[in-house]
Amino acid sequence: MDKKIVYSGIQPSGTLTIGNYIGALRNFPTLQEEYNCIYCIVDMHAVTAPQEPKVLRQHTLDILALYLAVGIDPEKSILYIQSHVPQHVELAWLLNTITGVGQLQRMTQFKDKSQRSNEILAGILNYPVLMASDILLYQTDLVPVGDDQKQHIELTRDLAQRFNSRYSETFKIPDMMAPKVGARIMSLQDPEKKMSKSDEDVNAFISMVDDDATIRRKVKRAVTDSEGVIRYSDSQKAIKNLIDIYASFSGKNPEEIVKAYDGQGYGILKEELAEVIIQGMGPIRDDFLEIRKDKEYLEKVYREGAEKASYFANKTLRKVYRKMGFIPR
Ligand code: ATP
Ligand code: LTN
Repeated sequence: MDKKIVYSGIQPSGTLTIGNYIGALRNFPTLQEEYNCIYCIVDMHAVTAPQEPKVLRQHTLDILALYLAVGIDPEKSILYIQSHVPQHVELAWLLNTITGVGQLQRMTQFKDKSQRSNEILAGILNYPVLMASDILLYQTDLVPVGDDQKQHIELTRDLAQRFNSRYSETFKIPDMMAPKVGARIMSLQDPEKKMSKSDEDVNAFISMVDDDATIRRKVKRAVTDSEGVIRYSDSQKAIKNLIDIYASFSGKNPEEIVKAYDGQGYGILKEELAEVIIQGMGPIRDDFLEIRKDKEYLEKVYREGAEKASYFANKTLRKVYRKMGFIPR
C-alpha cells in the first residue's frame, strides 16, 4: 500500500517560537520516516496581516532554513513556498463557491483577528478556505498542527465532503494530528493567550533562534502567581504552561516534574527550565545560522520543492475543473 500523505504549513509572519516548535515543527522530521511528507511555507497566508516586503522575504527564507535545521530532508520530503504553486489560489477560489460566509465568520481565529483591527479585510475571512486548498490539493491523510487549528481542519473536512457529495468523490478527507503534550503553549506574559510569534511583547514568546542569555531572561520574566506552589493544575495556568514546556523539552511527564520540584520555589524551576530549553534549541539554532548563509542551497531546495509539489497540485486541480464542468485547455 502507498504511504499516507502528511501535509503542514507555517506562516512566515515572524520568527518561529518554541510554541510553533513544540506544537508542530518538532514532529515533522520524525514523520518523514513513515509517511510522504509535504511541508510548506504559507506566504500567501502571511500577507493576510500587514508585512514589510523586505521582512517577509527574510522570514520566508528563515523558515525554510529552520525546516532544514530541525532535520527535514528535501530528498525525503517536499519543501516549498506556497506562492510558487499558484494552484493553491485557484482551488481556493473554487472552494469559495461552496463556502458559507457565516461558517467563516464563526472561526475563532477570524473573530480574534478581526476584533484587533478596525477594518475587517476579506483575506482574513477567507484565510481558512486557502488553508483547505493547501491540504486538499495533495490528497492529504494527516495534518500535524497545534490545537489552535482544529476548527480550520474541521472546515477543510466539511468542504471536502461537500464537494465530494456535489460533484462525486474527488478529495480525500484529512485527519488532524496534534501532539499529546504541548499542543497549545501559552504566552509567557498572559497564560490565557496562546504563545504567538506576532505578539508585540517580545517577552511573551521565546523564539527558536533566541540566544542563551535571552532565553534565560525571558523565562525569568515569565509571569507566575502568588501561590508559590508548583502544581499542574488549570487553577495555576502560568505554572502549568512552564511545566508543559519543561515536559516537551525534557521528555519527562508533568507529574514527574511536579514531584521533582516538590516544596521548591518558582525561581529554581525557572532556572532549570531555561537550561532545558537551551539544550533543546541550541543545536538547532546553531545549524540554522549556518544553513541560512547558503542562499544557493536554499534556492535549490525551494525550486525543486515547487516543481515536485506542482505535479501533485496539478493532478488534483485538473480533476476539480473537469468535475465542475470547465472546458479543458
Ligand atoms: P501568528 O502568531 O503569526 O498568527 P502562528 O504562530 O499562530 O502565527 P503558524 O505560524 O501558521 O501560526 O503556526 C504554525 C504551526 O504552529 C501550526 O501548526 C500551529 O498550530 C502551531 N502553533 C502556533 N502557535 C502554537 C502554540 N502556542 N502552541 C502550540 N502550537 C502552536
Ligand atoms: N493556518 C495555519 C497555517 C497553515 C496550515 C496550512 C497548516 C496554512 N495552511 C495547511 C497546516 C496545513 C496556522 O495559522 N497555523
